[in-house]
Amino acid sequence: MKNLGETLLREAPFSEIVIGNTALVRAMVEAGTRVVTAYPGSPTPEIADAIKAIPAERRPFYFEFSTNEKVALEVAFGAAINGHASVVFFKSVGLNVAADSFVQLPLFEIPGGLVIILGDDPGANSSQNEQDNRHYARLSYMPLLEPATAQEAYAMMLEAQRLASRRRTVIILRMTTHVCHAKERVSFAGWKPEKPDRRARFDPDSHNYIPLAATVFPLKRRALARLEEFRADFETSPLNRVLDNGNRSRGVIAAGTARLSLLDALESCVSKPDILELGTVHPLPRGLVRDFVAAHSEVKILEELDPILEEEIKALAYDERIASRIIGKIDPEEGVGEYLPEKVLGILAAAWPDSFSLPAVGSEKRAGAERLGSREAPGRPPQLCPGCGHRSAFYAIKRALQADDITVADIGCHTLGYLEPYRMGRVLLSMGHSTSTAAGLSLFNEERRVLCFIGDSTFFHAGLPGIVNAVFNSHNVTLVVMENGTTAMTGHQDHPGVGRNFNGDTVKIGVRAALEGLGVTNIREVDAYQQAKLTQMVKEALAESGFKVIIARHPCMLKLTREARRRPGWTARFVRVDPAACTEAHDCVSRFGCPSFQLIDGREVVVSNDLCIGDGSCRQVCPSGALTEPSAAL
Ligand SMILES: Cc1ncc(C[n+]2csc(CCOP(=O)(O)OP(=O)(O)O)c2C)c(N)n1
Repeated sequence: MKNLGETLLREAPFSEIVIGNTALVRAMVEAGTRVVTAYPGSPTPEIADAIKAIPAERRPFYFEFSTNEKVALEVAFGAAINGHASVVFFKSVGLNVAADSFVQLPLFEIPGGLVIILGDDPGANSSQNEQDNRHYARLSYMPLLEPATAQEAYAMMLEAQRLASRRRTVIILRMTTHVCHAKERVSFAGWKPEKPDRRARFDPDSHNYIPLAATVFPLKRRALARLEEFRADFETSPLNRVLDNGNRSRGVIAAGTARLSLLDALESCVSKPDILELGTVHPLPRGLVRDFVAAHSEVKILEELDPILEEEIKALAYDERIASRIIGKIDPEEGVGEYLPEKVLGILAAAWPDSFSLPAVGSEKRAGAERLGSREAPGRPPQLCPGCGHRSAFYAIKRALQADDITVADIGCHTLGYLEPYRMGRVLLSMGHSTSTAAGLSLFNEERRVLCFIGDSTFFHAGLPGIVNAVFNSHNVTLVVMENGTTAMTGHQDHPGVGRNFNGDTVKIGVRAALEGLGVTNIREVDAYQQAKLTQMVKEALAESGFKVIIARHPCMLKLTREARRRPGWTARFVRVDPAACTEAHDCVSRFGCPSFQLIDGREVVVSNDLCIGDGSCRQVCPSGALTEPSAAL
């Protein structure tokens, strides 16, 4: 696609090959969405990439990356109760951060309509768990739609915004990693730019926005009644489909990506079951499901992760006295990991071995794949990039630590400090947890010193309350802020410490200034490449009592190098190993662990020019000075 931004603004209907995340943005354009907010996290950042591609002056909605998911949700909520169609998006675990405000939303009249796009991550491809956020929909009485393809993501986003505005409420659009990233040709409708309505329609006299004590009950009753209205809508919604294969004994009820894998599995099936594809997952269209279950003697429920549909459908069958056999998850493994086609085939074969059979190991299918040259990629452990300031910091900090010191990780690129050769940051809960977990570890602990890490984006996201707590309660902890000037792990989004936001330049909230404002008095700052200085600082800080912070700063070198490469006149630089000076101590490989170094036959160290960025941060680690000045490209 030549110009994504122009494509997304086309006024005539068109079709284009796009990923699910991009399709969502076109739906926002067509739906008249006015405010979109987010906090970055896989699998959703490409939604913001597509928004960025639209020229700012022609973008029909406002967009911001907020400081965290709760804030993003509240900004979108504020806009929506003022009458503007709004959207907020973030990753699965982001909902835990947003939850306190999130669960309140269905209580209120939201005239603009609010859509929450959740990027769930079955398979934990880039998350610390694979939580099933459909639970949250039930917990908070919120409708939830779940697409399986990019085309459906587009259609359901349009429908979600339309329904949310019509019913003046909130709807969840649950995306999963594959739906976000899978590409297909999507047909889009036309669109006419409209002048945005700038009236402020917030009306707290007609609707109660203060849920307190007894006033909660009418609000809750309204939320429950609205859910039933959605249930009635969903009974006849085209987002649900029955695929009639003429099989009255066996049926499958499936949702999300499981539906696609099911279609794959059916290719080798002897007698195809009928299928009910559910796009409206909550509230369950009970009539539609009841009729489908009653019409088949056996029904298999096919859903990734938790048995949410299964339990609801079994209860429904009990209430309705339906005698059909409902087959849910047979093995606990059916609740773990993504429903890729092979897994779904295994699940169906366990339920109906006479209809579905697994290909034998070394089967024709596999042999065919090998003939075509497709091989499984070898596993590659994650690692810090060449030149990463975090590596330099970990190397330096490790030199200041004793073997039994306790180190606490946080979430970001620096989490990788737990790997060899650094082995630092040995416990991880969630974004921003590190200072408080470290504080707990410091209690009743006179023997082992406690040091924790946090990235700069996380510092602003959820780190601040833990830091305030450490000051307030005088915890004996040393915190290292790994400041690289960006949210590196999720694709280099700006954060409040950068001086730039999604829409341009803005005030820079310095980490040091923020710490001082929070009452931290013991602060040190150093460039993470100054290894000896950092080692010394950590030794000093650990010898002092109370709460201490070291800001170890170095720009993200992946970002910096990418930007530098685009500039005219840029030349590559590489570190060299001087074989005459090398004494084979191999600290560059075994202690520093930069992937640019390769050890040949256990002796000779060579530098890979494909990886080395010539930053030279490794030079300090060589005891014999065998790593030479970065030189210009050959
Ligand atoms: C609640 C939550 N939101 C978002 C994410 C996705 N995420 C993982 S790390 C990270 C921030 C990384 O930035 P930073 O703290 O600056 O560390 P860096 O990667 O730059 O070293 C984000 C947003 C997450 N894991 N959890």
